[in-house]
Formats: sequence, structure tokens, C-alpha cells
Amino acid sequence: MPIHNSLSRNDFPTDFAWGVATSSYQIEGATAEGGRGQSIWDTFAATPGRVIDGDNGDVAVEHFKRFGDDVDLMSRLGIEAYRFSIAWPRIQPTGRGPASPEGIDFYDQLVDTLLAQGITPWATLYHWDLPQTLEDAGGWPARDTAYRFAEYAGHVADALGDRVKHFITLNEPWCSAFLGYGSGRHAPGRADGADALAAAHHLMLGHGLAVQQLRELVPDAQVGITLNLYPVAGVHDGHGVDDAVRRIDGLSNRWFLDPVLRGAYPKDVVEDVAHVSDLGFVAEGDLGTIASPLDFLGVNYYTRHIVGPGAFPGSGVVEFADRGLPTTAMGWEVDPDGLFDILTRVTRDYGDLPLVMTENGAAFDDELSADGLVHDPLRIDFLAGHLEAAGRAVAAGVPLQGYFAWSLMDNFEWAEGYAKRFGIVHVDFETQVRTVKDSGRWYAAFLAGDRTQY
Ligand code: GBH
Repeated sequence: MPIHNSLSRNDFPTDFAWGVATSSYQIEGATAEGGRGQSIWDTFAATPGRVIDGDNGDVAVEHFKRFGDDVDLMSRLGIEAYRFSIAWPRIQPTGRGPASPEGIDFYDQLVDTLLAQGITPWATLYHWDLPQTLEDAGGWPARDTAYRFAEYAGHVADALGDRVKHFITLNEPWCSAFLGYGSGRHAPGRADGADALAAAHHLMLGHGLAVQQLRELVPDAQVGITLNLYPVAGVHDGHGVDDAVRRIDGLSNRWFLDPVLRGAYPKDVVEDVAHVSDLGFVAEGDLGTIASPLDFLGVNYYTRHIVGPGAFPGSGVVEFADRGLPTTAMGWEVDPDGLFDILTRVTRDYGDLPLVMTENGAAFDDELSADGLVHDPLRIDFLAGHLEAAGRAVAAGVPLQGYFAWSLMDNFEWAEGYAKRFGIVHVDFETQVRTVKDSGRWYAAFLAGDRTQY
């Protein structure tokens, strides 16, 4: 293999979706405007000790009022598709009842502005901002939340379905369930293994019901779900490591892939979690609903997981190792081959459902330099390396149909607050000034057809 090679967008299918991604709570701010109700992330961020530096999304990067400028910026960069999420508490402030006209109005304007600039909207219905009222009624561990989610999906379909033709039901239900209700690292910050498993089931049930709503109301829509998938490898072969790999792969990947794409929970993992839950919340017919046919599977990829023999889901002593590869500011190893591995594995094990990379990116310690620019060569290497791996997966027969860089701009990085920057556009969090980073210029050149070295 040559050390230097080159890659261009022509190495990907011609109808490939090229874009950037964001999410509502991470960018919008204006949490008390436009009739928005409270979400679990407002509550969580207001709880001392939950988010670094006590940061919250009250202001974020003011996208709620600056969306016009942000769309102009995307247009200047030649971005062709934009994956954003809709804040459920803007559409239904209490998670129930009719749609709020003010809430709809914001996304109406956003969608119209995107379309006017020739940018294809990809709307995610749930990127973690559950209405607080629904959490107070039990949250995702409660079955009713799945039905509430389907009702909300219907409102969005009614309002935007004439113009939005790409929908993602959930972003990373693993995070919502296991970080939200298992470890408590994310909102709502509850920590109970049985609740986490119930939450995962109701998230997937809500997904299936929402798919049915979207199909009925927007027959020409492309509908998918986004999962955060991790290739899992052992620190070394044999001696209990293989079983650790099986268990972690089971709970991080197959626990979601199998119900959604095969209509069944993986039997080995059902046994692994039996001491935590008997899965009594699974009702007859649920798995059929959860496996409602999809048009694509969204894949978010950031890094690989390396596990040791102590790895045991739910035990709190999961042993994750690193291999001394370069890491991002999140401490995550940079491992583009892991992307090739996960894409080819999903296609091999689950058939030729189209795949879309709905997120891929990295945090680095970016700074505005004296020349007024942001030089982020590590992010360029990261993106180029992962695009090369994605291109290899395409060449190997993976039906990959899109790539969305995370993220358009620096934003509220959940429990990390504003300390971690993932954007290809820098945001000064005091002045809200946007500055395109070198990686943003690089991505723009790539989208314009330039060949890139890796
Ligand atoms: C994605 O999650 C999200 O979809 C996106 O919103 C986010 O900004 C982006 O990645 C970058 O993080 O400290 O053990 O609790 C990726 C999945 C979510 C992985 C949070 C690690 C913290 C793990 N991640 N997370 S822990």
C-alpha cells in the first residue's frame, strides 16, 4: 500500500448525500423562546455537577435566531445535505396534545431556507431532548412514552412532510437508554440497569411506531434510524477476552441492530442481562413493530472499543483499553479502519440495506490564530482518513449512500459542555462569530471535486 494516495467524491456513488450534521439542543439556544417547553437536558444541565463548568444549552450557538446566516454559510461551503434535529419540546411543549404553531414555524422557516439554497433537509426527530413532562411521567422506561413519540412524529410529518423527504427517527438510542438511565452520564441522569433496558425497548418501540406514522403520512419519505456502532476488539486473543468482546458487542451493537433489522433480541445477550431484567416489558407484537422496514440505516462512527476480560455490561467495571494510537481531545483513538470494519460487518451480517454515515468527526483543541484563521490539520487528517475508509467500504460492496460530518460548527458537547469543539466551523462562544476552520475549507474543496491526499 502506498503511503500517499488520493481520494475524491468521484470515488463515491453519484447520488451520494454529502452533508454536515447538528442537533437542536446543541446549537439552538433560545430554550425559553418560541413557546418551547422544558426538556430533560435543561433540567440535567441545571443540576450542579452534571455538565463540565456548569455549562448548559440556554444560549448554545444561537442558531434559533441565526439560522439564516448558518444556512448561508453552509451554502457557501457547498454543503448539499443538512442533518438537523427537531426539538420535541418546541413541537409539543409538554410532550402531548396538538402541535405548537410557533414551534412548527421555526422548522418551517429552516426547511424553506435550506430548500431555497438547494440544500436537502434530513430531519432527526429525537436527538435526546425529551419533554420534561414526559420524564416526570416515567420517561423512556415507561411504555406510554413510545406512543407519545409516535404522536409527535405524526405532527412533524403533517407539518413538514410536503418538503422533508428524509427522516431519522432516533439518534443513538444506546446513549439515551444506557447513558440516560444506566450510567446517568446523560439526561435524565438516572442509574438503574433494568430501567435502561426498559428505556431501550420503548425507544425502539417508539421508533417502529414512528416509522409507521411517517410511512402513512409521507409515502415518498426515506425513513431510517441512527445507531452509534462500535467495532469491538479484544486486548488480545483468547482467555476470556473473546467472551468480553461478544458481550460488549452484544450490548452496544446487536441489542439495537437485531430488533430493528431482524425483529428479535440476541439470545446470548438476553442471557447476559437476565440477572438485571427478565424483559417483562416486551409485549406481544412489539418486535414486529420495531422491525418495520427501513429505507436506510444511519451509522455514527467515532472510534473502536478495545475490551479486556473484565468487561461486563452493567457491572461498572467494564475494562476498556487503548492501544497507543493518536487520540482526539475526547481521548478517543483515531481508527479509520474501524469504520471500514463496522460498515462491512453490518452489510455482511444484516444484508444490503442502504447505509448512511449520519455522523463522523473529531474534537481537537482548536484556537483562533493570530492570522484570524483556525488551523486544524488533525481534523483534516481525521476526515480524509475516514472518507478513505468509507470509500474502501464502498469498493468492497457496502451500499453506502451518504456522509455527514459532525459537526457544522462548534456547539454544546453534552456532559463536556463547551469544552470540546467538533465543528468544521469555529464559534466564538462569547461573540457568536463563526470562522470557517481549515477543515471546513478542505471539506468545501472536496465537495467541489478536488482530490485530497491521505
Ligand atoms: C454523538 O455521540 C452524538 O450523536 C452527538 O450529539 C455528539 O455531539 C457527538 O457524538 C460527539 O460526541 O463518558 O462514558 O458517558 C457519540 C456517542 C456520546 C460517545 C457520549 C461517548 C460519552 C460517554 N457518544 N459519550 S461516557
